[in-house]
Amino acid sequence: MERSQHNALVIIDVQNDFCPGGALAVPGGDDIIARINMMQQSYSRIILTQDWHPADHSSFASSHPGKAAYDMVQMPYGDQVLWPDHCVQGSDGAAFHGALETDRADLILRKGSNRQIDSYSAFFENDHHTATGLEGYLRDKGVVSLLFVGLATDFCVRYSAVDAAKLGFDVSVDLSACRAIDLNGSLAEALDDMQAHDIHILGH
Ligand code: VGL
Ligand code: ZN
Repeated sequence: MERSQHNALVIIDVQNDFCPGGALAVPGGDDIIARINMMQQSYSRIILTQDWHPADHSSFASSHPGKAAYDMVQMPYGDQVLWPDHCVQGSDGAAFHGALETDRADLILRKGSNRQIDSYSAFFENDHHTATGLEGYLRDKGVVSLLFVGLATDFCVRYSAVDAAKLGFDVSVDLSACRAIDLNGSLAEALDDMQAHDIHILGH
């Protein structure tokens, strides 16, 4: 069933900086890689995303004098958590984790390159308006059903899955192949938000 061209596996941000030892390490971030590699064997359409920021990105605390990592600020597009510098374009931290199988991916989508706007979702930047092009790609390929896995459950996985559901795709998230940052209740909020958008939550 998964092998159908109508289904795609979307693997979010399995990059060195989100794994133990990285700049924005997600607890257990590398524990999910073997499972994700196994899941890839049952999909014929696989998309990898990569958080890909310029060195002076506005989501970095270092770009806001007087602010610290994990502080919240107001951006023209709404609330923004300030992060440690991470996934800088071309850096080792931005590379996919070495254990992740990447050879079978059809598309590698990079996001967060616009200095002014963060992009948690693989579909829209955080202004919820500027498209990444992923929707068009999936529609052109006839994909209707998406399974999301990867990092982090409560940020990039959450916003990608919710945007996909809003766009009318049939969406599942497999929590056994995701790990969360869990900042001030963000994991519970993410699970509520995904459920409210009729996303199938698997693997918990
Ligand atoms: C992410 C925070 C900042 C993610 C990316 O991949 O979930 N989180 N940039
Ligand atoms: Zn980022």
